[in-house]
Amino acid sequence: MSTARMRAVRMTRWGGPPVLTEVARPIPRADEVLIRVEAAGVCRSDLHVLDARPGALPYRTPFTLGHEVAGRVAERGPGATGPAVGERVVVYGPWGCGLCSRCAAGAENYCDRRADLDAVRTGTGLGLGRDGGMADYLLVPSGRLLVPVGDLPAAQAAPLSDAGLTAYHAVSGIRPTLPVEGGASVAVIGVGGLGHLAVQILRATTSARVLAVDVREEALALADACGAHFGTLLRPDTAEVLRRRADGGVGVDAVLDFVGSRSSLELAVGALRSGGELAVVGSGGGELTVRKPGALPPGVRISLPFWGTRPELEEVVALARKGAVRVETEEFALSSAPEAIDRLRSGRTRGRTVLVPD
Ligand code: FEH
Ligand code: ZN
Ligand code: ZN
Repeated sequence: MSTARMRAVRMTRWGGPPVLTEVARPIPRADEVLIRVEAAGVCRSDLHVLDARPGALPYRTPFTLGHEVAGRVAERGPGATGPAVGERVVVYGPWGCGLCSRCAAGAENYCDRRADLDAVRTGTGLGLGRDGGMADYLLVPSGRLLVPVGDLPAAQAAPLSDAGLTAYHAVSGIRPTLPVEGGASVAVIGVGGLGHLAVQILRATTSARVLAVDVREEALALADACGAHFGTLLRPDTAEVLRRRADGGVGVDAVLDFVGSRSSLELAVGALRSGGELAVVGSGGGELTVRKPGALPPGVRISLPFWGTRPELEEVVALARKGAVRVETEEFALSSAPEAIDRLRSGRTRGRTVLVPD
């Protein structure tokens, strides 16, 4: 066991506050890789974990939070593969079994053995039942989970592993829907930590007109800066406004809903054209009734994308490295992590909240 110590922001008990404490710095064995953390993003899912009732999540406390991490390879176990010591990397977060056909394809976000992993409480991934990266160091089970980032600043790289990857996966899912002859329109509902990246990814990888909706003027300003063609505050007639903004006024081809509330889902359904696609990314807990006959436009496809694949993480990192994607961030020192988490909770943050070691 290592005698060296390190700081970590930990989930010590269900329903308790995040605690900044000291733990033993891990030593990598076998295939494991030790990362010197240079940036760790804070996600709304961290709030869901902190607020979860005992037994609601298949995780065992205590564990270190933080599932959006970038850093430098500090040490490798004797059997480790992948990036060498000293290389700067971002960590692919959904840690699957590594053996099923989904994991073999790099889609550990859809690991077929997730239930088995949950049963033995090994968690969804780093910071989600396994020790995460809101710490000075992070132990990663395998080099397969690391993507090199070159000279991309850590505070830009870390959010790509969760906010960026989730937005990229959602866009990848609806991209086949978009008419190849062009003229497509995509609505982005919620231009926050994920939505502002989706606007940039849509502009970088499709020819679609991007229509942004939010309840805050500053979010629409961010959408505009990210390349949205149109932005509107949420109003009672917003669905009709979006329909008219689409070519021919027939409705939008796809909606990316980063809110997932009852009102955002109703807005999405009201704006979609027949045969359109709705990706529900936000965990707002809203419900839609899927029934025939029913209120949904004919031919509509609905998806519930979760995080993303490792190849997609490589693709979104490549977009960022060529300047096509830039993360709006607000940085906090690791030592002020509890304050940063409170600010996210109260909605007093702009873009993605990122902790950096102080
Ligand atoms: C992680 C774990 C569980 C639910 C949702 C999430 C997302 O933050 C991952 O992008
Ligand atoms: Zn997350
Ligand atoms: Zn698997």
